[in-house]
Amino acid sequence: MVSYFSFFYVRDNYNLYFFILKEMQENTLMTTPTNSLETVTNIALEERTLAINWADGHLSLFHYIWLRDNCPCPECRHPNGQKLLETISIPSDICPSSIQAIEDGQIKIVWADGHVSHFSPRWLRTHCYSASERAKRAKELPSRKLWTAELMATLPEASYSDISTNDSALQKWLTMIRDYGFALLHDVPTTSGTIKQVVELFGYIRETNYGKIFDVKSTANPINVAYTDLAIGPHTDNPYRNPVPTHQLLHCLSSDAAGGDSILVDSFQVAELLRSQEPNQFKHLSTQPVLFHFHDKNIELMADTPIIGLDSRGELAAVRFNNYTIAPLDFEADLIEPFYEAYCTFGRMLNNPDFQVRFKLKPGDLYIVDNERVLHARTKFFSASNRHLQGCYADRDGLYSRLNVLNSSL
Ligand code: NM2
Ligand code: OGA
Ligand code: ZN
Ligand code: ZN
Repeated sequence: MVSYFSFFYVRDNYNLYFFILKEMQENTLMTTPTNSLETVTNIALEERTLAINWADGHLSLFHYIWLRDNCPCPECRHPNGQKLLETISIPSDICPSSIQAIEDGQIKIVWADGHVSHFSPRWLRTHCYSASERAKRAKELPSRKLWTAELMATLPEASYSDISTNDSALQKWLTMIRDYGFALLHDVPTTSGTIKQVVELFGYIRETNYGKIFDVKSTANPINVAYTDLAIGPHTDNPYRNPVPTHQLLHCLSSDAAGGDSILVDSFQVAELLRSQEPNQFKHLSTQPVLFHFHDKNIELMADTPIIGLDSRGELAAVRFNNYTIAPLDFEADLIEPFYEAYCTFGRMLNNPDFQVRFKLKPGDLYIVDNERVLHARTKFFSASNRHLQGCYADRDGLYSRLNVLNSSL
């Protein structure tokens, strides 16, 4: 039952007058008290903010410019959810002329120019940007799980027949990729091109100069060391490209001889250790841009970037490590030796089996890595063997979107 109440505030020259009608009772300002997080007990107009007290004791302050900018009315927001209101049109000193709670539990704000906004308490509470609410939301965010060789005991893996027929199995597999930065997939049909069907479960192939799908096997006159039978140390693919493809998949079509084992390493785990053990070396790798370079007959790709990319909070964001395509260092002479020291410390750690998981792809196996976090490597094999992988690139946007949709629908 919605009980009738109303209250009315008038703002006049920054002096606030509160006219609270008799019907209104304390603690029941907002009707249908579904829970204390959504029940408003008091509203006050401060100089720059609307202050809302909630039944659980929390106080929210919403700046008037923020409230006006987020007006949900059809004039300000298209039914598709996109904002129509031009933020630059809002006067910086905007303030309400009155606030009113109406029957349906919405908070009604009448602005000085006469525009009217209605906000639901629930929406306001879920968007409250107080320090404590933001900290609470940050805690609920998925957290990446850094790993070492111990993960060998419980490799993140799934079966193609499950994830292609069952959304909750797909959701679990995509969650593993997000949290561990990689996952295996078994029982993928070994028909050429099936990797495309795998990508279509969650996103889009990123086509590059290597094609939509590329064949990784030992060939004559290889344009890339990947197309030889040589061992390849831990690396991320395509650091010479900007933007870097953020996922890589490799699918084993055939492999009947010894060798060609796969090795993966969590560069974020290693980088955090480097940060705590050798902060100075970490600094070189996270601040000094280096050039990566790849060329072929008709291709000339280059990009410069620090090996360890940090976000604006100093958190690890992207590692690019590829000793096959790093260009000759070209920076201040005094920095050359300290840089090599840092590069080799990091490189030795990445090659330490204590940090690596290792397995051999069988025909029908596939792995996907987050190509800005988990480095991949392979051991030597014999070109006479029939080892044949198919690979492709994809990007995080598609995968995370698919996961978000699954998370909100399952
Ligand atoms: N291939 C497999 O990034 C690299 O150059 C590694 C990439 C040739 C597409 C190999
Ligand atoms: C690659 C690569 C590893 C392998 O193609 O980028 O690193 O196991 N291949 O062949
Ligand atoms: Zn509006
Ligand atoms: Zn590679």
